[in-house]
Amino acid sequence: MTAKLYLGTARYSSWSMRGWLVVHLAGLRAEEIFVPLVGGNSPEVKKVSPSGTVPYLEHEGARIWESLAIAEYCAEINPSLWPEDRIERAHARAIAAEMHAGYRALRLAMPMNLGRTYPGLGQNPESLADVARIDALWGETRARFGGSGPYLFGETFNAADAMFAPVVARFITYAPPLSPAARAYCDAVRAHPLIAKWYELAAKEPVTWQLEKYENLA
Ligand SMILES: N[C@@H](CCC(=O)N[C@@H](CS)C(=O)NCC(=O)O)C(=O)O
Repeated sequence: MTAKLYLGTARYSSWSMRGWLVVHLAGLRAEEIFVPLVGGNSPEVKKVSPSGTVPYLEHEGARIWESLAIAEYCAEINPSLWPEDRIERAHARAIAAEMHAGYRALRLAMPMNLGRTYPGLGQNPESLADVARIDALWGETRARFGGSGPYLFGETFNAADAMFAPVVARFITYAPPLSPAARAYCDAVRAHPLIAKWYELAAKEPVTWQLEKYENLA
């Protein structure tokens, strides 16, 4: 059976970015099918995904929607997606789940757009509270588990980093107030080869996939 990974517009689809990252971190081979999003209820996505959302992975009989479930599946194949230590692993899962379930205000106010810079846009009390929480969470995680490495759990970019990568992308685009440590983490994530590759994929997408509601906001 051919493995397939269905993804949305790379420029906008933060959840697709997470799914793609964990699949690549695990070294899974899957045909990648990018489906243009229309900004909700995309008919092309409904045709291919049971939940009507991307990412969606079909692999050796497994059918997995939900990015966090894809991350767990990938971690079963390559356990290094989570830290080896039980305490660290619990913390990694907690912050990944917090990301998956939360930060709604940030996501609404600062939609991901890898092709634009909108410094200062999207700041309201709720989105700034999310930014502050994330900044504190990264700081605490790196202080406890990061050692001298650049990522949340040290030298290895893992599933927790993948879950936060689209947040980093938003911080690069919208430049909200961040601590120097959070900025340094954003720089490290942006420089990771897989993140660079995803930005390249986004830059190569047809201009016709761009949606007016996410462009020319500044
Ligand atoms: N909870 C889901 C969220 C997936 C999601 O909302 N994906 C968006 C794209 S980023 C989507 O497919 N939206 C449907 C659409 O735009 O038609 C996950 O973690 O995978």
